[in-house]
Amino acid sequence: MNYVKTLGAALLASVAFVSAAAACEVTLRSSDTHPEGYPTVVAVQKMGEMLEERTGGKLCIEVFHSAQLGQEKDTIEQTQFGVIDMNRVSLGPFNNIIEETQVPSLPFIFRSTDHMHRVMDGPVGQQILDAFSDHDLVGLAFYDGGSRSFYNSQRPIRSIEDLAGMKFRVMQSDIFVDMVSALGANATPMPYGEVYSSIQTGVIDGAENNWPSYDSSGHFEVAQYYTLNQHLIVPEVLVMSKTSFDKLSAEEQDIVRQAARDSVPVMRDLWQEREKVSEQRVRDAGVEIITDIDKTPFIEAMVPVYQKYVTSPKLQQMVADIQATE
Ligand code: BDP
Repeated sequence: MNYVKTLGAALLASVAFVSAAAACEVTLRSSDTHPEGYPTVVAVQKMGEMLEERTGGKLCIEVFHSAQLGQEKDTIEQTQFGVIDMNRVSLGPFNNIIEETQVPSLPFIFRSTDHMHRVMDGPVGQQILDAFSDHDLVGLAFYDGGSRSFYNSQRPIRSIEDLAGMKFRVMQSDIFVDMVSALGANATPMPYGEVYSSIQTGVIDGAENNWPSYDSSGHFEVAQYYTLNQHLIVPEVLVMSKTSFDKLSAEEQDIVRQAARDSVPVMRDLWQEREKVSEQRVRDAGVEIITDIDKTPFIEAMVPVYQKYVTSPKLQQMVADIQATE
C-alpha cells in the first residue's frame, strides 16, 4: 500500500516536473565545471527561476553542472559558437582571448574580496563585461571565486623558497604560468578535471585554488598541505552566447541581464557560507594548513609579471583605476 502510494506520488511529481519544463519555450543550457550544490551552480539555477517567473514561463535555464558539457576552455569555445547558451567560468581561461580579463587576474591586484567587489561592481567591471561583445559573447555578471592559495602533496610551504622546483597545475592562462615561474616553481597548465589524478600519479606536486574548490574537487585528499598565501582573487564570470542572446527580444534581453545581476547577491551569500563549510570539512580531514606566511616576498616577485602584461595604456589605466579604488 505504502509502496503504491509512494509510486503514485513519484509519478505525479515527475509529471509535474515534465509539464513545468515543457512550459518553457526556450531552455537555455548553461555550463559549469562545479557539482550540484556549489554556489555558482545554485546561483545560476536561482537566476533561471527568476527568468522563468519574469517571462511568464517562457525562458528557463538548465545548468549542466560537473563539467557535463566539457572542461572550461572547450565550453568557452562552444559558447562562442552558440552550441552552449550560457557559461559560468573563471576569468582565468579568458586571459589569452580577452586582454581586459587579464587585469583582475593579476596576482595581488585586489587587497581583499571587498575591494574586488567594489571594482567589479564599478566602471572597471563594466569595461570588462563590455569587452566580451567583441568575442561573440555577452558578459552578464561577476561571481566570487574567493582567494586562491597553493596546495601540494609533498611538504608544507612556509616561504617562497619552499616552492623552488615544485610543479603546480595552473588554469590555462599565460599569466599564471609566468606567476608560478616568477615564484621559482614550474607551472603546468591543464584542465581542472585532470588535476586530481595528476596529483595522485605524481605528474604534478599540487595546484592552487580557493576553499570551496579545494574541498569539492577532493584535491585535499591527494594534496594535504595548504598554504594560505592568497596570491589571486580571480572573479568568475557568467557569459551568454551572443548567438543565443540575439535570438531574444529586447525586452527578454533586459530581463536576462537583470536576472543575472540579481543572482549576484544570492551568489555572494552562498559563497560566504560555503567558504566556512569547506574550510571546516578540509580541516576535519586532517589537512595541514599553513597560515603563518609572509606575503611580501610573493608580492615583490610579481613585478616582472606586471611588467610583461600591463603594457598597453588601456591596461595600465585599468590597473591604476583598481589601485585607486578604495
Ligand atoms: C575554480 C573556478 C573554476 C575553475 C577552477 C580551476 O571556480 O571556474 O575551473 O577554479 O582552477 O575556483 O580551473
